[in-house]
Amino acid sequence: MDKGAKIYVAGHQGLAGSAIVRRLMAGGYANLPLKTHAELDLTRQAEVEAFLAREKPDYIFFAAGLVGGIAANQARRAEFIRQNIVMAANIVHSAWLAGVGRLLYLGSSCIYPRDCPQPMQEECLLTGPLEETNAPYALAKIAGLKLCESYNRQYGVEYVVAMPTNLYGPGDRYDLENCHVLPALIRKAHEAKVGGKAEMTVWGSGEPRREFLYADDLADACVFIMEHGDIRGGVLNVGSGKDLSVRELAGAVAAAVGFSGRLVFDPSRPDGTPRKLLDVEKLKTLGWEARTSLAAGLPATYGDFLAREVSGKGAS
Ligand code: GFB
Repeated sequence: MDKGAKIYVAGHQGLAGSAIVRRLMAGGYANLPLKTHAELDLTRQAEVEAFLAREKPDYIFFAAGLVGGIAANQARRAEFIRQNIVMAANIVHSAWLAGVGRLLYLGSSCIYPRDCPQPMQEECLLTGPLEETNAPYALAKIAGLKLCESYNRQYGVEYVVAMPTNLYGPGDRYDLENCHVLPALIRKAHEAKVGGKAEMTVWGSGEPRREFLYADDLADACVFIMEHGDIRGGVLNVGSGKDLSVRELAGAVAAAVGFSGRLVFDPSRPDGTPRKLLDVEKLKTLGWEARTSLAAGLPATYGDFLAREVSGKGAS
């Protein structure tokens, strides 16, 4: 990518999108026409089409979406499927109309079948039934991926799909009913510590295994993929290559936060997929690997939580 290239990051206020903007700016890319949700509603076709026709970006990073943890995915099924399908259709189609040749679409590891052999290879896509708790979101993401694939084949564009594993890092959301497990555990451990509590509650059995990728590592991978002109299409997993159980994660978060009480498991809450670990060999062979360990990423994320959610600096 030329340093002067015009690059549109859709969803730049989210966890992934904000990290992509940080990474682009650090890499000397400054021509970024950003729009907040209030300025541009990505679920409105006419608005998206007019915006992209006017700006004609050279590249698009598609990090927009309605996302959330297991409870939000279960409770807001209609919103998750509709908004994510509509955003994908609007952005991909308007990008093509505006002559955008290269776009990177963010998928999600939850779109692989629930009982996929581990670690999950890209070829596993659509080989079995989905996990029920997040099937609407997963289907919307699969539709987005298939849009990219179809536009590539019919129109000769290069719309690449990066498939990130569970993300965490600065700029995450911490509202307990909507957020993902890692930020939820940070809030719970912090509140238990400052409240002098003897225990904190962890949903489910603690047995499911998850892989976590620091958002800035994902951003680095996205820019790497976009800069690689020879990566023309298809799907690329982006993960850390390591997983751990929710029980182990809760222990690691408690240690990073400084909470030394007991972990209590709440079996009335769902476990979701038993295991989600991506096979990251394909991207490794191309020359990219995650750098940030959980041991380094957790304290940095807790620091961001303290700054934004506790001190209130920049809290949203
Ligand atoms: O991150 P999470 O909400 O979603 O939950 P998924 C992961 C696991 O952590 C589940 C357990 O087994 C939860 O039961 N868990 C333990 C908790 N304590 C908590 C807690 O306090 N809050 C939350 N949220 N979980 C999501 C998908 O699946 O992953 C999305 O629903 C998306 O579609 C996202 O793909 C990356 O990892 O199960």
